[in-house]
Amino acid sequence: MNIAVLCHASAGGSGVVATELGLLVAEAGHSVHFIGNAMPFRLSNHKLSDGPYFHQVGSYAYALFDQPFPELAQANVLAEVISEHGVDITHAHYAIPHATSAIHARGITGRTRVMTTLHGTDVTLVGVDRAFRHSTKYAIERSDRVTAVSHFLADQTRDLFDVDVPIDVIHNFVDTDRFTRNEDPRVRARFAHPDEAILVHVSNFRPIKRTHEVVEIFARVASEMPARLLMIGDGPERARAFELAQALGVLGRVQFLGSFPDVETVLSIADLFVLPSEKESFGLVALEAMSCEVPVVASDIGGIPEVVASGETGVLCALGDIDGMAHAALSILSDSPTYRRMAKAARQRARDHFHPSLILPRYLQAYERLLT
Ligand code: GMT
Repeated sequence: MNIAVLCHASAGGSGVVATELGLLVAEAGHSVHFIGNAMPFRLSNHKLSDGPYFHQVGSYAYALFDQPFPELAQANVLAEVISEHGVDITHAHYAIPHATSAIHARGITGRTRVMTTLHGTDVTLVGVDRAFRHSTKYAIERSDRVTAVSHFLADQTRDLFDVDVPIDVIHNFVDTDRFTRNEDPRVRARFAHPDEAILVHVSNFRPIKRTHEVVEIFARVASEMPARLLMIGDGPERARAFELAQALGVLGRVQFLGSFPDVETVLSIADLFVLPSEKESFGLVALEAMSCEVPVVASDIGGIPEVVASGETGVLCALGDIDGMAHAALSILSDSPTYRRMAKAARQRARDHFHPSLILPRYLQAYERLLT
């Protein structure tokens, strides 16, 4: 099959899933063409010999207009790639703007089938906004096949947009060979003393991630036991989290490490992952942590319960229940048998339910059904 992939290049979960999936599809012997204004985050380390192609969408500027037309430019490049490479399927990650561009390119070329994967932000946050809701609904209804990364997201999409097209749920996956425990004490020693527990949070520090609550939870934990907090990522709430750490007197034990592609370096030596988000259609980072044998304390919202089994691979608490999350963190970290049981169960769940060998065939079958 010849497949074009449209996704966001920045360090968000949807771009990660699109890239990892594209690489696996290429490895399975298919031609994969990524199209975007920048090379996706996790694709930059790969060579052409590994499979996928990358076609850049240029930016167009004309003095009369204060905004270029990026979606039209993307549809234009996609139409060219479809014609030149005989693309059978365009896999759009996000209803808007990517499925919209793909549907447009399908109209221009008179070929390619459009498969749209909904990730969450494109539906529950941006897509549902009055500014976009008609375009989002149109993109969902006119796609040839729609998938969602969780049952929660599929249900929300039906409710919010009153659509009755079939939506297949295909959960996200994790490379359990790459996201695995690193027992090397020298790596751990870079971040903490041997007696300190390491708590980790990874996100793009948007308000919905509630990064200030991560700091609050950590401050409560650190008042009871030696601990460190590693904050990975960057975004609009970083300054607030930093100032709160200062105000709560824990800044010396919190490190803001910024963004980097190999998050497994830190997840693989962590003791607990904290995710108090108010919206999360899946929570890919929580799954990556689980694969590294790291129990997760998170809010009981969205698709998180489909990933984290509360009481088995971590603990889920009501949204905003900072005391409950701090208490759960302390109970896990201060009780070795519970910690070991949850750590092992977390990895086992990642392998049993979210291994690429289980998820890739679902996507390949969906592609094949589109062609028959
Ligand atoms: O919320 C993010 O961190 C980014 C966002 C994205 O669109 O890249 O993530 C969404 O897609 C991920 C991959 O499917 C999911 O794991 C995240 O839960 C989802 N975010 C939201 O639903 C808010």
